[in-house]
Amino acid sequence: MAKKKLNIGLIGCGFMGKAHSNAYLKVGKFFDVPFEPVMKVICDSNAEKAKCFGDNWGWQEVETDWRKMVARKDIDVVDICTPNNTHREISLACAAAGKIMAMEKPLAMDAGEGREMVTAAEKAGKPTMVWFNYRRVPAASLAKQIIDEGKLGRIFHYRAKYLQDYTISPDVPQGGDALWRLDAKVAGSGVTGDLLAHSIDMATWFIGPMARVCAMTETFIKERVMAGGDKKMPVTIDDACAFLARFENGALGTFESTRYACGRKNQNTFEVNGEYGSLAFDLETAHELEYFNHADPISVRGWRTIQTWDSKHPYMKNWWVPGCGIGYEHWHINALADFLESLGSGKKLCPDFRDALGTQIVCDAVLESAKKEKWIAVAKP
Ligand code: SOE
Repeated sequence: MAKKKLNIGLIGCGFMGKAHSNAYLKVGKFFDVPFEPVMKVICDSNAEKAKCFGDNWGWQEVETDWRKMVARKDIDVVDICTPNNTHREISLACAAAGKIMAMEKPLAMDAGEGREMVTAAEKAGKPTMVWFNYRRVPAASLAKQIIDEGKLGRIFHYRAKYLQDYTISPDVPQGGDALWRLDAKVAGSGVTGDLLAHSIDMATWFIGPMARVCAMTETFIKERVMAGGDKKMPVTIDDACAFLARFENGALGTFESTRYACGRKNQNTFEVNGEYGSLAFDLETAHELEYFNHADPISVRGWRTIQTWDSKHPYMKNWWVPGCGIGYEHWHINALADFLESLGSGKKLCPDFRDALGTQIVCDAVLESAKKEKWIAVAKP
């Protein structure tokens, strides 16, 4: 049966624009989703880039002015893949135009912007989603199921790391196409908003909201040249951040992130310790979930490695046979399949703008704590 079409307009032809375009292209091939996403309009202020990108990924039309695209009556969903300092303005225009929104993380530059965006989106009454794609790694979704089934019992500890090394050289410039994440005026913050936002999203999805945080940050390289020039300017992002958290349910959390961990490319880990057992995960071996069950007979008790590629594991019935894994591109496709499902069923999708605001509020509290060198209470989204 022909499916109802959903016209997509995507803004931004960078790394995330590519990951999302691929998801729109493939989701219907692997998932029986209730809508057929139509790749209607690709938008980027650079006309040549937009044209090449559009031709490569099969977008029907190209636009260079996002305002024109948002004003079009035939666009149902606007997917925002632009740098963080544009999220607020674009999303307010989308809300005013009554668009469904899919937003690349983090939601905004800070919680103040985030609140304004949530208010506008909720007033417009159209569904929203934020692409925290690591929730859609089968092993992470399985961890969520195990925690929700009560198999770990009361949660005592949550431990997360998100480590990279791509800014270790002082010669890496700040700003520009690929490196705007190093420019605080464009990104809002450094590793806190870019990487720890993923860890905070995952932690609060698993075990609930945080009550208080205490953080430290560091900027190791104080000056870098601006992209396209030779003038050195102060670096104002946090290169590294570590923080302690007290969760509302009494659990204790430790979080660490840096772009200066030589050899770590995208190591995103969590460990959860509860009264009946523990779970551990590392994105660099993403198909594995480590599970320790204290109720196992003592003679065989130990950490077991669950290889999450059986059809019974989350999302895997839509993919390959056991042993043939999935990766970064597929997690985005999984996320999009969930989004389309939620649009069909009308059930709230997590994370939406309000959930992502919760993460943004924690990021702000972390940065404030590091600045003031004291514990900060986490406000309600
Ligand atoms: C760059 O640091 C980056 O691409 C992040 O922006 C992503 O969110 C992360 O998942 C991988 O690294």
